[in-house]
Amino acid sequence: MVDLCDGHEGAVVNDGEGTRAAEAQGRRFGPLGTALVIIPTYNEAENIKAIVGRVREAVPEAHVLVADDNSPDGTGKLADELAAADDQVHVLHRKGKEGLGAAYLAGFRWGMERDYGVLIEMDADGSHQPEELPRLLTALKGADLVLGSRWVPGGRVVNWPKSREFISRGGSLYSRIALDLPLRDITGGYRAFRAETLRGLGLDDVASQGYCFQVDLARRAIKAGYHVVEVPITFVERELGDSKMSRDILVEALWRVTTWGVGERVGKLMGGRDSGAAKP
Ligand SMILES: Nc1nc2c(ncn2[C@@H]2O[C@H](COP(=O)(O)OP(=O)(O)OP(=O)(O)O)[C@@H](O)[C@H]2O)c(=O)[nH]1
Ligand SMILES: [Mg+2]
Repeated sequence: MVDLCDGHEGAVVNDGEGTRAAEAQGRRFGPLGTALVIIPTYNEAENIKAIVGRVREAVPEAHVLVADDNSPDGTGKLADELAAADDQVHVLHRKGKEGLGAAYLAGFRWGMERDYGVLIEMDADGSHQPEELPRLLTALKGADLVLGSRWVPGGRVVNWPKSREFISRGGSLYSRIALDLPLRDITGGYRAFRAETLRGLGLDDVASQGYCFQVDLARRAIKAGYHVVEVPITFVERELGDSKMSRDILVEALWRVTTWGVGERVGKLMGGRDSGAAKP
C-alpha cells in the first residue's frame, strides 16, 4: 500500500491569491475520498496496458478511467479487456476525436456522478509517472488543487528536445504574465483536483482544448481563490506512439490566453478588479 502520510514534502506552495485566501479562512481540508485517475486516449494501443498497470501498482486504492475517443488503433478494445479483468478499471467510450479538453470534461463528469473525491489527470504515454502520484495525493491533503510541475525546483524533463522545452517554458511564462498567475507550470497535464474544486470552477462553459484547457482550469482555480500547490515532477518524453501536439493546439493557446489577458486588463481599467471565477 502507498503511504499517503500527512505533510507537504516536495510541495511548492504558490504565493498568490489562492494561498492567501486559504490562510485567511484558516482552512481545514476534508478527507480526500477515493481517487479516479482519468487517462484520455487517442491511438495509445502501445501504451495503455503499461500505464494502467503502473497506476494500479503505484496507487492500488485508486480507480482508473480510460476516456477513449474511438481510437482507430483499438485502444478502446484493449482498455475494455483491462476493465473486464479488474473492477477498478473503467472505460468511457466516446464517439470520435474531440480533443483532450472534451475527453477530460466527460471524465470529470463521469467521476463526479459516481462520487469520487479526487479526480486526477494523467497522459497515457508515460510522460506522467504513476509512481509520483502518492506525492501529489499527499500534497492534496492540504490543498484544493495540486499541479505536477516541471518548472519548480526539483522538477525536470527527461529526453525532451530543447525546442519542446522552450515552447513549454515560454507558454507557462507567457500565461503567468498575461494572466497574472502565481504559477510556474501552467500548461502541464498531471494534476489532482478535489471534486469540490472542480464543482467550483464552473466547467459548463469551458471550451478550450489542448494546452489551453490546462491554462483555463489553472486560471479559474486561482481566480476563484482556491489553494493551488505545485509539486515537482520528472516528466519523461513519450517512447511509444505518436504525439497529438499540433500547430493548431499552440495557436489556440496563444490566442485564448492573449484574449483572456487583454480582457482582464480592460476589465480592471473599466471598473476595478475582476471578481470570482474567471469566465472565458
Ligand atoms: N480522448 C482523447 N485523448 C486525447 C486526444 N488528444 C490527445 N489525447 C491524449 O492526451 C494525452 C496527451 O497527448 P499527447 O499526444 O501525449 O500530447 P502531449 O503530451 O502534449 O505531446 P507529446 O509531448 O508530444 O507527447 C495522451 O494520452 C493522448 O492519447 C483526443 O482528442 N481525445
Ligand atoms: Mg505526451
